[in-house]
Amino acid sequence: MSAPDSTPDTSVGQPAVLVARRVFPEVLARLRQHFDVEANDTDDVWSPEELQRRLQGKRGALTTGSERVGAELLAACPDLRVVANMAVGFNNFDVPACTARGVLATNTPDVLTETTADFGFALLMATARRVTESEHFLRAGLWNRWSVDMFAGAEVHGTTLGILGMGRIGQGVARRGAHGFGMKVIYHNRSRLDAATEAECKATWVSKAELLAQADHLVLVLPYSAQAHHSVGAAELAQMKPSATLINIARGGIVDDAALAQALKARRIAAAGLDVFEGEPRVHPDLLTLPNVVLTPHIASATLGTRMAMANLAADNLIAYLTEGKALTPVNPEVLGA
Ligand code: 8YV
Repeated sequence: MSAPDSTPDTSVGQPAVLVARRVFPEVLARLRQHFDVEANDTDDVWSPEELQRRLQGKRGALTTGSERVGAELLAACPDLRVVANMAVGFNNFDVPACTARGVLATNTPDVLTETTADFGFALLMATARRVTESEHFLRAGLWNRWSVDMFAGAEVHGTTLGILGMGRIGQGVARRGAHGFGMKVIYHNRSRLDAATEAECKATWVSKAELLAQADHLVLVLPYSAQAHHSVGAAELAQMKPSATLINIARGGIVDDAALAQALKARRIAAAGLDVFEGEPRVHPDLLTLPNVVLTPHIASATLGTRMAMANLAADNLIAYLTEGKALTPVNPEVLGA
C-alpha cells in the first residue's frame, strides 16, 4: 500500500486533532494554539465506533493506552497522519499498520523512567514487607498485642533482585536495588546490556531459567508483545523459589493472572505485587480474595509531574509533526522519511 501524502499540514485553517481522554487544561491550551481541538473532557473510554466517528477529519490524535489504533480504524480514518500515545508502551497501536498507512506513531519514553522505577520499588517493598495486608489488619481493629512473628515478611536488602526486561525502567529498578539496598542484581533480556551499563547497574545477565530460580524478588518490566504474552505462567512460577515475590509493573498479559492466583493460593510463591492486569480495569476475582498480593490500579507513572511531562511530550509530538514534519519520540521513524 502506498503511504498517502504526509506532513506538514497545508490545509486551510488549523489542522484538527482529537484528544481521546481528559488531560491537563494547560496541555489542551497549548494544543489549541496550533490546532482545532476536539477533546474528551471525561475519564470515559470511547468505544471503538465512537473513536472512529470522532476521528473523521482529524489529522492527529492524542491517545492513552486504552485506545486501540488498529488497521480497521486507520482504514476508516484516512485523514489521520499522527497518533501520539501518552504512554511509553504502545501495544495499543498496530505499528506496522500505522507505517503502511504513513501514519506516524509516537510514545513518551524517558520522562516516566525514574517515577516508574520508584513505584516498582515501592510495590516490591510493600509486597515483601506485607504493608497493605498489615494495614488492613490494623484498620479492622484486630491489632491488640505485639507478637514475635506478626506480619513477618521477606528481607529486601542484601537479597537477589531479578529483573525480566532490562530497558530504561528495568535499569532504574536495578540501580535502586544495587546502590540503595545492596542487592545482588541479575537480569534477563533478549539482548545483553553493554558492559558500562551493566557495571552502572551492578547487574549480571543470566538465562531466564536462572533468573526464575535465583531471584528472591522478580520484577517484570518487559514491553508487551504477542511473544511476551504469558511470559510468566504456571511453568515459570513453578521454577521460582517458594519464598520469592513477583512484581508486575509491565503490562497485563505478561503474567497469566489465573496461574498466578493459583500459585499464590498454594503458596507456591510467597507474594505478588501487581500494578497491571489482564483485561484491566477488571482484576481476576481470585486475586482479590488473596492476602498475599498487593494490588494497585496501574499507577506506576502516576505523579502529577510525570503525568504532566507525558501529556506535554505527546502534545509536543503532535505539534512537531503537524507543523514541521518532525517528531521527538517516534516509534516508526521510517514514516518521517517517507
Ligand atoms: C500509562 C503506562 O499511565 O506509559 C505506559 O506505558 O503503562 C502508563 O504510564 C498508561 O499506559 C496510560 O497511557
